Parts: sequence; C-alpha cells; structure tokens
Amino acid sequence: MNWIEPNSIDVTPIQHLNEQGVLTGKTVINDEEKLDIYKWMVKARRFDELAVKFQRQGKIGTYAPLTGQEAAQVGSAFALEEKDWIFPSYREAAACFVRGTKPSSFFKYAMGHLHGGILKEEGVFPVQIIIGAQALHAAGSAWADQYKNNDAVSVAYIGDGATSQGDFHEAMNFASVFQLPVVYFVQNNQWAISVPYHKQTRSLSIAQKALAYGMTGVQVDGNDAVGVYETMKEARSLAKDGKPVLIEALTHRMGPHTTSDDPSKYRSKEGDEAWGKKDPIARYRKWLEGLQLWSEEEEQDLNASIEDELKQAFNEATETTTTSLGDALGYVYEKPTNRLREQILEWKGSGESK
Ligand SMILES: Cc1ncc(C[n+]2csc(CCOP(=O)(O)OP(=O)(O)O)c2C)c(N)n1
Repeated sequence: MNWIEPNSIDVTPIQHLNEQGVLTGKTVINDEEKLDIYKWMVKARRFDELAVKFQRQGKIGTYAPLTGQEAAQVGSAFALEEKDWIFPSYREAAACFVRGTKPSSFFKYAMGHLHGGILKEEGVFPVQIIIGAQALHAAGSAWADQYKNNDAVSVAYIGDGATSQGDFHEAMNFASVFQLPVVYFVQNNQWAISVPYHKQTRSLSIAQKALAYGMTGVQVDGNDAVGVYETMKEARSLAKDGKPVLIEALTHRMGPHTTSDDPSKYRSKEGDEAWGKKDPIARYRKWLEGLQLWSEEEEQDLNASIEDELKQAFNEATETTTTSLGDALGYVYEKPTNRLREQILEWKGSGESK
C-alpha cells in the first residue's frame, strides 16, 4: 500500500545568518539596506518597550508585544514592493512601520482612536483581531489584483494559532485553486496565548501543510532577518507569477501574549533562556560590526534619535481628539447603507455628538 505516512516530509529551516552573527548563506542585500533593516528592528524593539511601559502607566490600552519577532517582521516586509499589500494582526507593528505606518498610528490604535485603524494608504490593511480572518482578506485582495492585472502581491501575517482556524484553510485552498498572488507568512512564535504549538497541530511543521493544498511551502529561521528577507523575495516572485506560497518563520515571542497575561504561568525559564540566545537583533548587530558597518557610537546615536521620534509620536497621539461613535459609523462603507444611515441619524438625534 502506498500510504502517505504522517510527517514523512523532511522540512529543514532556511538560515543565512546564524546565532553567532556569521553569514552562512548568500544575500543580495546591499550595505545601505543592511543598515536599514537593523534600524527598523531596533526601532520596533524600542517602540515595544515604550508601549509596554505606557500601558503599565495607564497611558495606552492593552498592547501585544512583538519583542523577539523583529527579524521575521522586518525581514519579510523589507522584501516587498511599494505596490504590495500587507494584512497584519495586532502584533505586527514592526512590519507596518517598514511599510510606512507611523508609530503615532499604532499609539492611537492602542488608545482606542479610530484614526489608528485607518492604515490602508500605506498598503497596510487595518490591524486584524479576529484570528485568521486576514488570510481570507488577503486572498480577496490578491484575487482583485489578479482580475485587474495588477502586479501586486498580498501578504497575510498570521500566527501559529491562526492555522487552527477554518479561515486559514479556506484561504489556502482558494488561493491555490485560483493561483493567486498571495503569500501566507506564519510567524510560529510557538504559542497561541498559553496553548503550545503541539496542541495546535500534530504536523511537525506548518510549512508542510502547503503540500495538501498544492502550494509551495518553506520553513525559515524567523530570527534570521537575512534568511527571512531572501525567502520572502523568492516567495514574492513566485506569488507574482500565480504561485501562492506558505512561509513558516520559526520564532519566539519573548514577552507576554498581551500586557494582560503572565507567561511565567505557562512557559519555562529554561525555554525562554534558550530562545534568548537566538535573539534576532543581537546576532544581526554582531554581523554588522564584523563587517565594520556599525559601532557603539552609532548605536547610541540611533537609540537617542529613536527615543525622540517615539516621544513625539506619543505626544501626537495624545493630542489627537477622540473619535465619536458617529465617526465610526461613517467609516464602515464609502456610501452608508440605509440601515447605517438610520443609525447615524439616530446617533445625531441622541445629542451624543455635541
Ligand atoms: C476567531 C478568534 N478566536 C479566538 C480569539 C482570541 N484570541 C486572541 S489572540 C489568540 C491566540 C492567537 O495566537 P497566534 O495565532 O499564534 O498569534 P500570536 O498571538 O501568537 O501572534 C486567541 C485565541 C480571537 N481573537 N479570534
């Protein structure tokens, strides 16, 4: 019998920059881009630290930290073209920044301002909270681009937990049947809140799930910005020609799921320490220093300018006037439906608008 044995597929992660900061694979990234990638990663981490601090001080609402996932997000977003679309979840501030979203927008989002959610103008769709839903949105956007003969690619950022949702499987199937220009970029950070990877799936990898859908799949070391960049570049080019791709980036969220949970309740100290040695920023910095492209002095200047920029961004968010229910209702459709128009009129009549 020609049984297909479970997990008989050998999936080995791609890695270009190892944990010691040594380049073991090839790269097309030039020196200027090497520095840009590093600066985006550092900015994302500083933003993260500040956002957590602000949440603890009651200045912003719940926040989902990304520390540990900078290489996966920056490396992948950096490989895209301006015309491409990204469909992020709540943890993708770094990818959004690379695409042009301002840190002030993310602060506004965490403060509950409607303006924080309107990110579409940079090719970034509004942050998705419903797990896995953005996989379908990306399929729809890719289908539209295919129909219009646009050269753009849509990229859905999803987590390992999202691969347990029906939306993910429906999207993969649809994307493959219609050969859509879409990339599914899964950041396997090992946890869906407190549920570990092995309770999400019996598959040894998420990458191998591509096979069942007739799609191309690949696994990459998600803490290696160079490997992620090269993988996304290739995936983009395949997707553009109607070959959708599933990428699994192996990474680790170093902090809590959000500012309202405590990972020490479900994660071991030893595991966290082992992942700490794979820090995406530390290894990248070592590589740049080895190439004589970076120094301690430049590091300090960078941190000072980021601090200024983020403080200004926070002030801008604080000074933004709050949004009303009417603004929210008016934003649902370009032309409101009759029911929505009734609700807007009702809201105006309630006197709440004054
Ligand atoms: C459809 C749906 N079900 C449940 C939730 C509650 N929820 C919020 S985050 C989360 C875990 C998501 O894990 P993962 O997809 O791995 O992404 P990560 O948070 O690790 O980035 C869950 C179940 C939700 N937001 N949406």
